[in-house]
Amino acid sequence: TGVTLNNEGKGKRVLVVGGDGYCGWASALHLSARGYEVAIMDNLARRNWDQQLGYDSLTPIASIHKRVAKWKELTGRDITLYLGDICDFEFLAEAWKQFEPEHVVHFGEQRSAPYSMLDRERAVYTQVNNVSGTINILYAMKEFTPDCHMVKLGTMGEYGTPNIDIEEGYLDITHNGRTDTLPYPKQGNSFYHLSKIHDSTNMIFCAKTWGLKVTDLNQGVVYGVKTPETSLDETLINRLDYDSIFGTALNRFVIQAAVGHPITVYGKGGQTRGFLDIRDTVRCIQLAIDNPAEQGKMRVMNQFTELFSVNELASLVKDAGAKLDLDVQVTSVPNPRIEAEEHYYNAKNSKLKDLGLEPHLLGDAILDSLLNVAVEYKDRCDRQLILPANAWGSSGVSRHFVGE
Ligand code: NAD
Ligand code: USQ
Repeated sequence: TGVTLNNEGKGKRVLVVGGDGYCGWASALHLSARGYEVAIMDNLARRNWDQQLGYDSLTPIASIHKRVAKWKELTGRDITLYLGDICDFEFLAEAWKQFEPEHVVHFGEQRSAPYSMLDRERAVYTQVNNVSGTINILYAMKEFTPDCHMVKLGTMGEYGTPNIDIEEGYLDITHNGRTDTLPYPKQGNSFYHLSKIHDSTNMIFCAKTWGLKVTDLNQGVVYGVKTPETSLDETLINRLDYDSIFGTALNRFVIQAAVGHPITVYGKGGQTRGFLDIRDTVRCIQLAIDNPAEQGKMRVMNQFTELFSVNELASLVKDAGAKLDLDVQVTSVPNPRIEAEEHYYNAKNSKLKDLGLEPHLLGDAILDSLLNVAVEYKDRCDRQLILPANAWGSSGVSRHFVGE
């Protein structure tokens, strides 16, 4: 089948919240292939937001029901579905008591910074959805499965771009002659990134107050689309976003190259971020599950493998495109965001490597493979959706309608 099925994770029940999404779907299959007992919980909100805005994945994604049925047909492995909203505690509690997760991997949030900055309504929605969903999960853990380990997806964007090195979650500070280890200062740059900071604060509190086991994975920007499991059949294909709201930097650049749209560097392009291959995302999730956090103190790990500026990514994609005879242009677009375009950036990422992560680094092989997927589906791309649809400064109280 091209996928090795084994039983490394046999007997471990893992609830993947947000398992119909980009990182969640790939992670659910990765774990199922390795014998973990997997359930997916998702309210399909993401597919709805796309429909409302007139967006779609570049790759043709099948319904969650078809995905799970195909996986069962090809591998014999079951994935249980709980379709509902984690903000609805009655739904969450009932599913929780039925499945009794030993680990919950929480991907189920509104994850786009531009979406959260479209208008007041989406800003409030993003924070209510993300913050209350996470609190509900923390309550479900406390009430029903106090030994359950939470693996929560945070973001490197919680730290912002400080002029000092970024540590993994905590910082040793000496102030007026006294020393303490304190949560690293957080400076989010959108209502979305701020929602993750609020989550982290709530999780620190609940870990301490109720003795819960909690891991916060501050993930960088993810790129790529294929994992061995999602490549097994077109019905299992993962989503790949290119629009200006849900598409992320490197994935967008590759698709732009494939469709002949100039690469959209925002402003000066010195914005530097942590990045990782989706094949490493799924591996990091497994490592966090297999090495759970201790009770009572939230563990934080920075989940990225390499740092790149936006300009560096654009030039890597330009070079990779040239090898496939694509004439790739790079253009500077007025930055829709309010962010530093040139800054110091040095973030630590040793904890996941210490647990055994062997990174897939960004090189010709992955760029080629991603470019080939983008070329294969390029006719599905609506070029109108590439340029920024909104700007931080113009987010207002009136609703942002499509086509404005
Ligand atoms: P995604 O939008 O593809 O998937 C999120 C899933 O969660 C969707 O299927 C959505 O329907 C579901 N969901 C949202 N709210 C829900 C709710 N209230 N109840 C049930 N389900 C709900 O996002 P993604 O790119 O897979 O990101 C997953 C997580 O990883 C997010 O928390 C995101 O912040 C984090 N992350 C993503 C990236 C990235 O580059 N994609 C980088 C760093 C961190
Ligand atoms: N950028 C461009 N051109 C583009 C798109 C983005 O220059 O066409 C720039 C942005 O201005 C920004 C950087 O690239 O400086 C990253 O933007 P992005 O859209 O790739 O990533 P971001 O908005 O930060 O959000 C994404 C995910 C989010 C996750 C985050 C990880 O959507 O869920 O939390 O990456 S991190 O960036 O580490 O916070």
